Amino acid sequence: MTEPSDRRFVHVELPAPGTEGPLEHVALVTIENRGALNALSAALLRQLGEALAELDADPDCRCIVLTGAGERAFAAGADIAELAAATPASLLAGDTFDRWDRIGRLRTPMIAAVRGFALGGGCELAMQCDMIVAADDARFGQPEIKLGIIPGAGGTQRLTRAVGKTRAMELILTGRMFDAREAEALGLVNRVVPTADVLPAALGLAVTVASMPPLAVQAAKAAVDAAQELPLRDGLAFERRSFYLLFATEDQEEGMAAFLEKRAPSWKGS
Ligand code: CO8
Repeated sequence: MTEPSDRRFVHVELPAPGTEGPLEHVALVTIENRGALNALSAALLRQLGEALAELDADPDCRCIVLTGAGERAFAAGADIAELAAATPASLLAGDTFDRWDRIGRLRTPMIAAVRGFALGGGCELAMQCDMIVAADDARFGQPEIKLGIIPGAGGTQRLTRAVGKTRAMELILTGRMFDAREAEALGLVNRVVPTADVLPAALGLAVTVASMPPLAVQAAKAAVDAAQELPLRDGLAFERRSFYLLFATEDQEEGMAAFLEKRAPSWKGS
């Protein structure tokens, strides 16, 4: 079914530039696909990619919180009605996966606030984020096997890196859902909070990250991400170069001066 071109699947709330207040420098991005548990249609993913790219380019945005509208789901996966019509050629010709990969390359840290279902592409979207705050009703899973496919947006790789081979193997080969407590025990999520607190908890974490010197935050995120991909020797070299480079920033001078002068630092982002 073709969607009306003006239908909005992604809502962005970003404090106006210069705003001082509790959510300074934090953007809240909400995905919404009513009636389909926020399923990730191509149109939704296109809008999400565009919104996140715009925020990533905005120096006023220093941390992003990503959540799903409503109480039932973060996202229940790719839109199966759409996916059912896919062919190898349409998947090859489409740009959905390129857009998806770009989400994984954002410089701005992103925190998932997960309520309800985070399944298939929804679980993979949460894993694209740098941290995950889960409500106690959150339910994760990679159920693609039950549809005759496998995870295609990073699930076999990111879940394995997050929880280890044997556990990922069980979850992906059986497609079973697992709840927030199990996700916490597996090390997939940072913390589990009562459902009503999930957004405030994620926003609170984001505010703390956004209050740190932005260039150091970006460098730290890139270095931790490098640990997922590089051999130790290369990862250590990557870290070392970024460490040296930060000594070229005004915020390094400011951070150390503020410590020695026993005052709060004032970050410039330069
Ligand atoms: N796609 C489309 N519609 C969906 C989806 C979905 N993934 N999930 C739920 N819906 C719809 C249902 O069809 C239903 O619509 P309607 O009311 O019109 O019948 C509505 O949402 C409510 O769902 P249910 O009635 O099924 O609600 P239940 O509480 O009974 O069940 C479940 C909830 C268990 C979440 C169930 O809906 C379910 O199993 N959903 C599918 C989960 C799934 O298999 N996800 C994986 C999809 S494949 C995938 O994600 C591959 C990713 C590839 C990469 C894409 C990014 C690049």
